[in-house]
Amino acid sequence: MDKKGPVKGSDMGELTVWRDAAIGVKNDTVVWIGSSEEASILEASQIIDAKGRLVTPGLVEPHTHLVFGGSREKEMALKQQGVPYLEILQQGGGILSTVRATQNTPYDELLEKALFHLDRMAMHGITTVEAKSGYGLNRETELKQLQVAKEANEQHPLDIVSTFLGAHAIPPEYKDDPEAFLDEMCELFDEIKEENLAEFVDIFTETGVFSVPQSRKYLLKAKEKGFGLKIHADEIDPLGGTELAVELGAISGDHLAVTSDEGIQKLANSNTIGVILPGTSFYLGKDDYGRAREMIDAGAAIAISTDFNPGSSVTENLQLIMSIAALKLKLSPEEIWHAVTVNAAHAIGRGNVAGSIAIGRKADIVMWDAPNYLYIPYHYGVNHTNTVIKNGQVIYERQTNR
Ligand code: IZC
Ligand code: ZN
Repeated sequence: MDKKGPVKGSDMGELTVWRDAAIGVKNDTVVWIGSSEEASILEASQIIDAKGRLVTPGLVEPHTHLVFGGSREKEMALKQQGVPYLEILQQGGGILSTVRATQNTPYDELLEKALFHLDRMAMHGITTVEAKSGYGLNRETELKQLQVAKEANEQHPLDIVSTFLGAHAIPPEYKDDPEAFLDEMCELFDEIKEENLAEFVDIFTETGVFSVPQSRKYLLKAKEKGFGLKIHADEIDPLGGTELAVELGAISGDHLAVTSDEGIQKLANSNTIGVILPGTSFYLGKDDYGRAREMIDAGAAIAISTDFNPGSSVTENLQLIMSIAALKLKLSPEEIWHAVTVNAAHAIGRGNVAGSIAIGRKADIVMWDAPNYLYIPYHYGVNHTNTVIKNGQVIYERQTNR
């Protein structure tokens, strides 16, 4: 996967596979790649024998709402009664209930919770994670979330890439004036930049949340301040968020479950990566899982992600999402592996450091209890990791007597 730039279109179907390979690591970096036979004459202070197991780059998770207070298990019954996600939000639940919980949760508790979820991601083979704010919707709590993500990045072995999603919902007090709320969020841009609290700015472009013109205006201001752009686009209604992502040169357009034909063409002809979140469609009981198949066939670069969040996709298990991508998006195993490694890394500005095993890169490597790469999407719903290595250090090993 040592290609320049994201892997697009039919190239996503071509995977480089080495048999009987060996990887040499010095400190935190890959310094040598060759055959096991060549490796057997080299000296090493420590040897980890994969014993014929599949070995891949650490997974890159390009879209999570990692830092939040509380949980929303009570909404499951509402969903079963058929109350739509956007209606729960309109009634002050959904995102807004997590906002209240996040505002009321002390910093240290939010940090502990985020570290717990990061541990679980690490155990599932993820070595780099994007994390969004967006459950504060006011200065104090948005900054609190971003600070938590920054400290979690320092304390936890996983790398976190931070995104400011202040424009995630309209707080009740701004119900009649969403633009005034967006102006308030814009006022945080300088402080976030100065304190290095986020690299990207994201917005939820959706019916009843922010319109395409509001999103354009907001994101243009973010771009002027030097932020990379992301958009929650075309998740539930096809408003044209995908087209907007391309128009603004966003690094990624995320969700894209109901993108138009025109949006697919524009995406294919752009450098914007489509981050598809099929776990969300599964969890919300939608029929539209995303048009990733058509996007790849048109020549686009696709990544996939859990969308880990307390409302619409409650899982840290990206392997499960790989199975959903195979079954519901009809992606091939080769396409899926690109989508959770090299392309996911490019979708969060880490294309040069994460997402592939190559000389000079950080040693982020997973050893799987699987005989080949087809096996992970095939055997679904469980954790297949055997050993997870981050920056050259073993951070997880499956405990077993077998
Ligand atoms: O908390 O429901 N879609 N934002 C946009 C989400 C899902 C997260 C949530
Ligand atoms: Zn999201």
